[in-house]
Amino acid sequence: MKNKKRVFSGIQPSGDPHIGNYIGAIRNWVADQEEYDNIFCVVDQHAITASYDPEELRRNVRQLVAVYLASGLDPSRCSLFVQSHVPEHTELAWLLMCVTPMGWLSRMTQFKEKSEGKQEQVSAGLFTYPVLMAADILLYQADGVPVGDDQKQHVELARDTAQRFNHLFGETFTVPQPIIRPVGARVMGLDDPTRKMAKSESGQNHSIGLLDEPDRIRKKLARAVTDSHKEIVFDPRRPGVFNLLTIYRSLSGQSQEEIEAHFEGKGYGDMKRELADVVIATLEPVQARFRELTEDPAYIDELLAEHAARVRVIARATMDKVRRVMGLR
Ligand code: ATP
Ligand code: LTN
Repeated sequence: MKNKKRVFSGIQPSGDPHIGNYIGAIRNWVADQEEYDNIFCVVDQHAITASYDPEELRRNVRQLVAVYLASGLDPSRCSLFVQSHVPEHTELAWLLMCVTPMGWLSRMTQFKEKSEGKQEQVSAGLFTYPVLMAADILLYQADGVPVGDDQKQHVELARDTAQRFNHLFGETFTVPQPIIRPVGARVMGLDDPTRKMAKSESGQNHSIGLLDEPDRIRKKLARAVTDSHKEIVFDPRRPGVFNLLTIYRSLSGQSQEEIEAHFEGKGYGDMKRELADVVIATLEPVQARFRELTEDPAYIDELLAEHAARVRVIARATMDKVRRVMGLR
């Protein structure tokens, strides 16, 4: 089928993937894979912008590819590859850096948060990271970028960059749109529901890993921060309960009204137990498939090599054009 819109997205192999990554990103990629021409990447060069261990990075890359597949991304309908296997990403990033104003990057809230109090020490890569992300997207002329809410500003920067480039050098890039679901686009930490659930947060009870054992999931949810109220309703002013109910809503597919009616008269303990059931039932098939995939590392290696070669054809065509219009050839 031709004429499908193309989507591109990626996750950093910076730690164990969690249900925020699943609800905000992966699950939506899976749900829409028939509708789009799909390219999904493990963005390893983004994961080196903060301090890291090379051996762990290698492991995390393979783990994340297996999670993509185990979650239901179908390699016959999606290209799945690792960013550093296609060297055009960093080449385009440099060229785009030369057309991106410093002011745009200075306004990125993620950089401000991650560099808070240590501006002198963080890497220049952390600052220019959104340009590499713009390169990822523009290299493939993607129409849409399905992400969680925290990435909206970065996708908008990619849009602005494409427009600026096209204005300076002539029509070269497709201008991409963020694709963000209204529910579950920002899953919050279980230990602190005012902070986004993130791989890089270290707290024991912060996140639910996609590969966490059922027992662990129950324990973490039992300890999740709530409040001293009683009613189980969707009230954003009560962030703990709101977050747990949002996870329930995203994974059960039930409506807000159905959920509130269901929990009427019940306590937080019941709600947390039922939420654990839903989370465990969602993750069980993903984990089973993950275990199968890790038994055959050669399969993943071959798939990655084949898909990188396939997407590289698109990347090369874009770079030919970019070099030409920029006077580099
Ligand atoms: P890190 O802590 O290393 O920044 P992260 O857990 O925030 O990692 P990313 O690799 O930055 O995850 O994000 C991958 C995808 O998952 C993005 O589309 C992002 O928007 C989405 N995502 C990440 N965290 C959440 C969350 N808490 N809720 C919803 N979506 C999320
Ligand atoms: N910055 C993103 C990961 C990312 C990405 C991309 C997402 C890197 N390149 C291109 C979508 C499209 C993040 O989630 N931290």
